[in-house]
Amino acid sequence: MQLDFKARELTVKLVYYGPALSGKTTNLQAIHRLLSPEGRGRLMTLETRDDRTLFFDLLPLSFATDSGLTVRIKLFTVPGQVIHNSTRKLVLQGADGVAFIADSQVQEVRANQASFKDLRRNLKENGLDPSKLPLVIQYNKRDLPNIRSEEDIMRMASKGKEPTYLATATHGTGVAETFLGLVELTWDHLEREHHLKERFGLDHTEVTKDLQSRFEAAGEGGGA
Ligand SMILES: Nc1nc2c(ncn2[C@@H]2O[C@H](COP(=O)(O)OP(=O)(O)O)[C@@H](O)[C@H]2O)c(=O)[nH]1
Ligand SMILES: [Mg+2]
Repeated sequence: MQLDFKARELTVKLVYYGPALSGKTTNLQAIHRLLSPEGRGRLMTLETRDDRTLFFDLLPLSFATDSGLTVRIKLFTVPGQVIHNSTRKLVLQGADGVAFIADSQVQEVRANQASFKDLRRNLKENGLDPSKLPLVIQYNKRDLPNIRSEEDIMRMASKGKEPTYLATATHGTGVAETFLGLVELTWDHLEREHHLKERFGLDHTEVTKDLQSRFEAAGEGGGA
C-alpha cells in the first residue's frame, strides 16, 4: 500500500500469479470487459506473438471514497514462463494481495504446484510473509475436458485457509467473484494493519461495495 498524503491518494497493488497460460491475462481482460467504464483505466498488455505475456499486464482502477481519499487499485499479472522469474519477482514487490490462477487440467497439476512454490519463494525474497499475505486461489478453465473434479478441489481448499473459486475466464464466469474475494480479503488485512478507518475515515468495505456495483452496472455481473 502506498499513501500519497499530498495528493490524498492511496494505492493498492494486487497481483495475478500462476503458471504459464493458466488464464491470468484472460482474467484481467474479463474484468476490464465486465466493469462499467467510470474509474476504469486502460488495460495494458504486452504479449508476444504466441500470446504469452512477455512482461506483465496492468489494469489501473480508481475510486473516489467518502473519506476524500482517492483509492487506486493497480492490477498486475506476471509472465508464467520459468525463464521470466526476475520479472515475476519484480512485479510481486510491494504486493498487497495475490490471486493464484491455477489451470484445472489434470496434466497441469505439477505446473500449478511448481508455480505455487515459486510464488512463496519470490514473496519471501521480497520480504513478504506468505502466511500473512492475502491470497485467493482460482481454478480456471472449467470448460475443458479432463479437469480436476470440483470435489477434489474443494477437498484441497478445505485444508487451506485461502478462499477458492472456480472459473472459466474466457466466458467471464467466476472472474468477478475471484476479484471481489481478493479485494475484500486485502482490504480487511489493510484495515487491520493500517487502521484506515481511524486514521483517514476510510471504510474498508466501501471499495468492495463500489466494485460490486460497477460489475452489476455493466450488466453482466460476472455470469455467463
Ligand atoms: N478453454 C479455456 N481457455 C482459456 C480459459 N482461460 C484462458 N484460456 C486460454 O488459455 C490461453 C492462455 O491464456 P492467458 O490468459 O494468455 O494465460 P496467461 O499466460 O496466464 O496470461 C489463451 O489461449 C486463453 O484464451 C478458460 O477458462 N477456458
Ligand atoms: Mg499473460
